[in-house]
Amino acid sequence: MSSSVEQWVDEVSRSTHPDHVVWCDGSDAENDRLIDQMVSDGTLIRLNQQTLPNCFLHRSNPQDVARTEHLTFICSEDPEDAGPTNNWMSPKEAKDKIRPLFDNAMRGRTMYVVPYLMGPAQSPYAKVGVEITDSPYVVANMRIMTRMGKVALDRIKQGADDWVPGLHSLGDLSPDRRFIAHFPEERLIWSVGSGYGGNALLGKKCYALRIASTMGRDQGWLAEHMLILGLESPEGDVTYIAGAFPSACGKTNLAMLKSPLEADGWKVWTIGEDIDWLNIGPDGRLWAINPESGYFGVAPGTNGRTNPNAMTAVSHDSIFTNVAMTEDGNVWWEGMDGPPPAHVTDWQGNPWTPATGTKAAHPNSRFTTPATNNPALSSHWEDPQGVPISAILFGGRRARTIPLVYKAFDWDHGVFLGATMASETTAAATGAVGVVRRDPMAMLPFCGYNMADYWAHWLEMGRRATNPPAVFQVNWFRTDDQGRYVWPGFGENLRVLRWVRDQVRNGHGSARETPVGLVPTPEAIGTGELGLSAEDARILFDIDRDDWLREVEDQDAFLQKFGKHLPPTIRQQHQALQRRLSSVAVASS
Ligand code: OXD
Ligand code: MN
Repeated sequence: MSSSVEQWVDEVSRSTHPDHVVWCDGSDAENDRLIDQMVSDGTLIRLNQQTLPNCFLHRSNPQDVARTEHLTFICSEDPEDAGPTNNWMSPKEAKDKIRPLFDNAMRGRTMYVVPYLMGPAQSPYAKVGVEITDSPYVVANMRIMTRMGKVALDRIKQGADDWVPGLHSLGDLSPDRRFIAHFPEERLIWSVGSGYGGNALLGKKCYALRIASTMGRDQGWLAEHMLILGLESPEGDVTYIAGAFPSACGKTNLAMLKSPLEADGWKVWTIGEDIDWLNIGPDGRLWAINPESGYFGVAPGTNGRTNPNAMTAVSHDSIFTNVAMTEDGNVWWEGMDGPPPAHVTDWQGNPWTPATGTKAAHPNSRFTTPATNNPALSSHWEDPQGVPISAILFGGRRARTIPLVYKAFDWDHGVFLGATMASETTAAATGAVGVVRRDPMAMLPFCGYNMADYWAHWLEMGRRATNPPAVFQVNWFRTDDQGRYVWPGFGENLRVLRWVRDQVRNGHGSARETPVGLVPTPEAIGTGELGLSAEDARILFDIDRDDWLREVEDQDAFLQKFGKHLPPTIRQQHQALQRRLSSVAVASS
């Protein structure tokens, strides 16, 4: 054990006063012990072991079901370093406010010390963290989501002195005493008052995105809220594509996509489904690793059509949180295959029938499942150097304006697309659902520093990478006047990936140039083969000038927030879009 870790553990236990301290080794025996203990104290419910071997259900406190963005802080010395999109507190104020919540917080509890590695064990890009937590549920989830135990301690012993400490306590679970605080200058995380994944599994959003994004700024790489997939073509080549989508907008489904054109030789392989660390390789390309080793996916809506690979993955060795349970100990959620069961126990433990009128599963109920359960897992998912990325997708949930897919003219234009992307909010965070908000690169809740400085870093990465990926924007969620989704989505998204591959490998064919970027022809996507009408195709690829002029205005208001931090290139891209749109206006008047 490294003495620096021991020192920190001693210091924390002197203030939190746990009854016991357990150093986690990540072994099966340790996990079995923890699971048995949680089953006996009711933290976990053992599900039907015939149909769901080694699967368990956890019901959280009903006030602790999603990320709480208003209680999440970036505690940099200078508020400008947090920027206008983050909540800021000075490190001193944050520590003064939060420290008392940790005092004695672990009395009567066990303190677990969880060393973990983000990234494949052999990867030079992997990084170490140590989480102290008083939640055995967090430990069991961290074991799935990270490489936990000896493998991480070994790195520290071998001299990795940049390990990130993360202190977590459930506290009393009250939102009034909940803080998720990040100290980017010290590379430290403090989280108290929540057991929810995104707030409590500190390797995930807190480290692998917020703290890692600041490491990436300082060290010349990017930490992104992106899936990574490999698209195999009938010729046998594999094109690696990364995709940034806001929470609960289908990253997991796209990353695990089961190809409807498998018989023709098109197949998707998963590298990662939530987080992507991008480094510049010796060939000037961006190379991606997935720092995680499991998936923490949204359950409702997951079924044999939307994500058959996830349904297979979660059929064993998985933890479910806040889903419903059937009478025979199976799980159920809204949008699962088949009709709703006549009786279930809902996510809060109450009897439920289809007539009850509430959701049986919480809309942000989750599964935690090991990557190795995924039948579509790429054989390259743990390649130490990562996989070379040819295309980046930015996607949001937009009923109007944004076409199914379009391609940026070049890197700087692509960074502008990412910087100005927007999406309707979902249940992954507390607050109103369905409100359009700007969510740059899907990093609004996850960027650990000033968002405009982050765009400058993206632009700089494109200068340093001599062969950066092509950039695309996608939108699976366009609706017609009746509010019906026009695009079938899910497996059929393969058709969009196929066009993306064609663009990056074969250049600009099968596209038309518009003021916003290059839009595919309906034939190139195959809307006819899918049985979509000409009107559906029109809606999917339409660039409506009035909608876009409104969009440009709204972008302007957003960009203005960043004042002198806004990179001139982003401002110029915005002006160029405005010019291209107004020349269309002149041409058509
Ligand atoms: C997640 C999220 O859990 O983005 O991945 O909220
Ligand atoms: Mn996410």
